Amino acid sequence: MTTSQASPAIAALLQQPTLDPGLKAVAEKVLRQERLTPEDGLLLFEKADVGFAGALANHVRERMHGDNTYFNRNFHIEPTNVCIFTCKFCSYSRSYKNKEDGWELSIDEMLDIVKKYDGEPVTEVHIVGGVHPKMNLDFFCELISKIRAHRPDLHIKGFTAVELDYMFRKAKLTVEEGMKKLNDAGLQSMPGGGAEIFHPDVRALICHDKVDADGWLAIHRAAHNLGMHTNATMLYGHVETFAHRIDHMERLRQLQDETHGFNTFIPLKFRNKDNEMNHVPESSIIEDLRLYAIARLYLDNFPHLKAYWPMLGRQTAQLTLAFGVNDLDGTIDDTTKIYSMAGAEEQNPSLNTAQLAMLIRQAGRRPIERDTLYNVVKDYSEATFTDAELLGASKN
Ligand code: V47
Ligand code: SF4
Repeated sequence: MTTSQASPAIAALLQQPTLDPGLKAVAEKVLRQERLTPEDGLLLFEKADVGFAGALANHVRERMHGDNTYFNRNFHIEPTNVCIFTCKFCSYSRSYKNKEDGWELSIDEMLDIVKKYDGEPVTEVHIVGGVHPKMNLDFFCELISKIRAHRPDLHIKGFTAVELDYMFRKAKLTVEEGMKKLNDAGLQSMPGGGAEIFHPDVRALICHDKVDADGWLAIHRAAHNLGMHTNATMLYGHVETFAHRIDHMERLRQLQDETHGFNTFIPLKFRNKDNEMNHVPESSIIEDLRLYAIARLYLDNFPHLKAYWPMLGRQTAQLTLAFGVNDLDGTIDDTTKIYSMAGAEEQNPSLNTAQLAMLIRQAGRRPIERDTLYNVVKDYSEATFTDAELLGASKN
């Protein structure tokens, strides 16, 4: 694409006499669909203002997806908040020795959660929790196969690489053997948690005792090699530098070149309530939007960029749709504790399909319900809703 094919907004940006020549060269690369180097990414973080980065990211988003904005109908199961690890940013976990307000669900209790959705058109169950020393690979294989037997149409997305690393080591299995066992039991996808910031200097400060970058990437590679799709996250806005962010995204981009198994990149904004990093200020909304935009530009081989609305709040989530984001996660009608405990905007996240579709339409985009693998379930751009649905009186 030539510069003359750029939208009027981008053409005007490029003609600004004060525009940094390096940024202009990066913008021209984006328009020509050329890959950005780590130096380009760093330059964007150092010099691009939110309007500049956003206009380019929106151009890429519309080139890839038009106005399509995806969400799914899912529900969460959190098997336990007991965790053997000691991540300093975590507001959620309780140690095994001191588990007064810890919880641990039995297989039957988790199946009861699944059964609550019988007859409802949910397409995915998302299972993530702490790393409990007694919940092992066999326990989770049994859980997965029982969910599969009860509801074969439900896509099972579960377990961060941190949980899996511990399960596989305890079972004395290789990553490949462990992944195969879970996949055979019915696990179909993996969420993107546990990645935090890959660089060892940052991991040493914020999460020194859990799986490192190579271990995280090896687990996702093994899943991809089995034909499973996974997501990737980045916990940002704490002690990391711009170079650490680029290093993180570069490692993800390289694995994606190799496997093409990642569906979605999900930046997670660090929240500082009730954790050992409560002295670290949270990032501004301007920095959040710049980060989404730069992620869209840098991760050119990731099909989707997701904003997790319960964490950001509904209005900021709407805004991200103009900064590269094309996915807002899902309808949620339970309390997702890992975020509410860390100070997420939405303390009791709950949006039904009508509300989520309207939120997307209000931002001028086209709401599309998808399944976990981004197959279209329903286009809601013309749908009409009752007042009861829009006011949240109806769950679906
Ligand atoms: O790895 C923990 C994050 C993650 C805090 O794949 C925090 O669809 C902010 O992986 N401030 C787990 N974030 C959640 C996760 C996830 C969430 C939504 C969708 C998907 C998906 C995956 O939660 C952890 C960590 O990065 N987290 N504490 C905190 N204080
Ligand atoms: Fe455990 Fe995950 Fe919390 Fe770390 S972020 S302490 S691994 S629950």
